[in-house]
Amino acid sequence: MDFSLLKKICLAGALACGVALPAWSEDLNVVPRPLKMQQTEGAFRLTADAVIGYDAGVREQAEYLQQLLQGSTGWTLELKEGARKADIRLTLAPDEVKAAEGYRLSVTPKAVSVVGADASGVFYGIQTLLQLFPPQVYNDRPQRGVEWEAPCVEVSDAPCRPWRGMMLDVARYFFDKDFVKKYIDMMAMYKLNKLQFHLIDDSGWRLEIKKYPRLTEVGAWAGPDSKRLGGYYTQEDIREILDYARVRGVEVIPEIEFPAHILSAVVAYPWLSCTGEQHQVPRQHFISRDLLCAGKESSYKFLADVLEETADLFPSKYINIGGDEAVYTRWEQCPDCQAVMKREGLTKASQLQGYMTNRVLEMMGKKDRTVIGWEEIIQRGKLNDPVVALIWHRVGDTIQATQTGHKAILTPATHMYLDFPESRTPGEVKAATWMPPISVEKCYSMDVNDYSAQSTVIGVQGCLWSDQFIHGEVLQEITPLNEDRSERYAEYLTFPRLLAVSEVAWTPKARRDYADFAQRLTTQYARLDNKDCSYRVPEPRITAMEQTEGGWRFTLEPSVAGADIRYTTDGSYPNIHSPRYTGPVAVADKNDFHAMTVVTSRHFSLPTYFAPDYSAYKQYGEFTAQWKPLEIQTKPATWRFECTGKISGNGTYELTFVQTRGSNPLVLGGLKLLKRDEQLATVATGGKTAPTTTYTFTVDAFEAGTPFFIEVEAYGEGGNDTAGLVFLKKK
Ligand code: TNX
Repeated sequence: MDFSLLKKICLAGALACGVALPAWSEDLNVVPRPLKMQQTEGAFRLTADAVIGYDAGVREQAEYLQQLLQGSTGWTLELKEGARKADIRLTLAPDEVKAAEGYRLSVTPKAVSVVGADASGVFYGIQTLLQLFPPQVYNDRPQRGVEWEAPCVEVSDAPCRPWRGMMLDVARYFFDKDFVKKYIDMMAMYKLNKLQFHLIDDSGWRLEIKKYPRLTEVGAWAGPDSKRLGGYYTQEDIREILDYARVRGVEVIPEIEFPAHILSAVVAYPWLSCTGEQHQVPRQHFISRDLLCAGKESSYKFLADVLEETADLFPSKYINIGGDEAVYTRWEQCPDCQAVMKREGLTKASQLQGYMTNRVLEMMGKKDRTVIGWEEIIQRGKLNDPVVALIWHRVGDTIQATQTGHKAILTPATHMYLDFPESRTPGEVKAATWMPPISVEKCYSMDVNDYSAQSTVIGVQGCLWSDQFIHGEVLQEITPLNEDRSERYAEYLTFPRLLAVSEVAWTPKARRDYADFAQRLTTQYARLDNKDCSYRVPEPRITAMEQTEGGWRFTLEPSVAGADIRYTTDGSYPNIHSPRYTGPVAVADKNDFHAMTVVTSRHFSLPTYFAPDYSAYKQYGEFTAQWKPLEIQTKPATWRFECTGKISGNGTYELTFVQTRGSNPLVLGGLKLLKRDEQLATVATGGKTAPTTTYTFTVDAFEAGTPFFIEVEAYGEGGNDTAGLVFLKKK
């Protein structure tokens, strides 16, 4: 269906009847949804002789627009500085548009005017304009047969929050500078303005530091020489990334992690740790216990040097110092650290982190930079200067930031961690599992609240960690994408959820509505396609599921505008050649119905899926594993299953085996809980499923991102005819 045609017909009808024009924002499909948007009559048509007039202060943005339009239209539009009369006019007018990063966009049949409060405002006006053109406008190759028309509108818009961020983890997996630029470009398209550049972690140091060449000569690489993996950015690469980001209104904030997550530096310079031991750069998810030693002056000299070079390179007024997930055993055992604790009157090793942060605050204060870090930085003793804390556990902790004079950014793992998959549907990519999946809707439902009377929450941030696809080693092929490059993996995880992050950050709550967003989202995929940006294709939307005499009747809607829906009714999974959906489908058993979205023959969704219903077993906790007759032996054997995600923190857990079928009970013996290979808990004696048996154990060394497994001795007593389910509950 040609929506623009439909709109024109409706518009003509409305005019003919003398009815007031409706506010068209829903149909114009702009993401993030602007503050005020009104469609007016007619359309602006771009032609090869159009002139872009601009104010001197937004020359870079004018050039950006010229280049982008050149890609898709093939025309090189003339740029004229100062030209008042131009087909597209870019004006800087802080007196007219008051809100920072705000803009006014006026599209009439004759001309386009973008008036911005600042260069970012003008850039965002351009972005809204681009979303009004056909999606091919984003293509970087000339598109034939497209009429470059944009409907006439009046838009008045500004962001609701100053911090609209994404974090990209380039430390666990090295994304090259072209990918980073693409990521920035995609962020900017959706009006996100802060990139937290996670440059340092246990598994890689990615930033060239001239004073410490081994950081990148050694710390940027994992594995043996011939097959080593990794990489880093030279300072020249960084400048190129920064130039690219500046035009697009994206501030790049370097993150230099300490005291934990810094093993890559310790490998390069073992004297940085408490023990001086030589380690290796790890090749899989790993949180090292080796911290930057807090007791030796050489550590502070190292930080001062590294942060000085970093601050000289990055113009951002923020420096991120990481600070998450330190385990303090090394500091507890280190005589140098103990001496500093004594000197400073500290009672717990963890307070050394506060001491270290204060020393860095002093260094950064001299450079006029504000320090940001993960929430832990405000939880390890009193800080001498205000900082900004990234709240990744409990959003309510912003109150603590407020009470202690700091500011906060909300990036809770429950809603904003894009390294979690979107669903539990079979075939979904392997991604982080230590929390439940995050659907687009869940991400969109993120409540940006200050949780206190005084506003200290400056915004929201999505995080793309890469520890689950580190160096491509555990990367599974994404069948619908037919490829396994980590870059595509990152895009699959980022899109479309980044659009939800964008709207949460930009649009005030009162104007946010998921149904409306989902509708606008259907038309955004074509834009991503033209950008050559991959994404997780959403399953078709089931709009009705009615019980009939003979079974069920399904009514579907496409969730990607223009894509096909293919379906099956015999329980098998559909493929791109299955029948095409054209109207409601009847099926006997609802579980026999599956449908999928097909964008192209190489890009399609997972099939719709109805998860088994375990609500009858709710009292036992979360479904974790199951057994079936064929898998059971009649002599004791070790049964191993994963329970990542169900172990969600330190505490006491109950694991229950429930027999659901058969007469030979399952006899269970000793049980072990493993964190990857490390044994965390054991229970010596077991029981028998008659019909249930429960184990209790305690976890005291939880680590986010690391897989957990259960190993238990089991056999069927007198036979193997049973089946059952295993549930895990945190007490
Ligand atoms: C926790 S969130 C981490 C990261 C992992 C992530 C995986 C945070 C500050 N630390 O080191 O990559 O979980 O989801």
